[in-house]
Amino acid sequence: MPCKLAAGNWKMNGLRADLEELRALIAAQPEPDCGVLICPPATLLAPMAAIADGSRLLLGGQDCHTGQSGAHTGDISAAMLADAGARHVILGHSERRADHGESSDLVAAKARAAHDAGLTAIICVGETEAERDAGRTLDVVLGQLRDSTPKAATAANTVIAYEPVWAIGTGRTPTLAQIAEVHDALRAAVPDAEISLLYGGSVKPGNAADIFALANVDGALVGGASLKAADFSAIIAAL
Ligand code: G2H
Repeated sequence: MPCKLAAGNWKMNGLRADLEELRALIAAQPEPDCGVLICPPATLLAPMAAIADGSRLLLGGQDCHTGQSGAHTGDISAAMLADAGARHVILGHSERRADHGESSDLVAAKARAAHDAGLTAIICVGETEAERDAGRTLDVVLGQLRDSTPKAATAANTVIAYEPVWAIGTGRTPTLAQIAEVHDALRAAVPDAEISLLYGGSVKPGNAADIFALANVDGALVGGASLKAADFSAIIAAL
């Protein structure tokens, strides 16, 4: 299995004053044994790249367009993210699926664009609470995986993040058995068995070690707890 990955998703948070948190994170983790990634809002990518220069910290975007350039006001391409210093891009987060009506087919097209630009696509999948209550978790998650992931995806260009929608930003987390059930099913279904599988949804310093200990969990996609260097450093230490 590849090195574990702690990926911070800053979502629509972060002003230049918050770059101090990145400096503190780098200072706290001079030589992480595993991968550490921050996905800030696009406005902070270039200044973060300048700060992270010479460190092992990786940077990523939170979304990209399917095209590389053109008349798409307000959008950002994978090539632009790469040009600003990104190595990864989060795609198909449930907040984008819900807020912007993104379908799995669109997510797959974005993933192909990311691959063409040399970015690793972090493709998010996850069930709603209603879908879990209806016993449809594996159907939903595996269906999203199938339809959102390019057939040619490999461990070199793709990461899958399982994020149950009902656990995102709520402080509620699935049981370890529930996480293991979904991750075991994802491992059996990914087009390349070496693809890293992240768990996301209310990961915190207090629950990270138990989640990372699961056999098919290769790291985490962390939202709120990635905004403060102290919290994210504690999660990285649990990898
Ligand atoms: C899930 C996660 C990061 P949080 O969206 O992608 O956010 O850790 O705040 O639940």
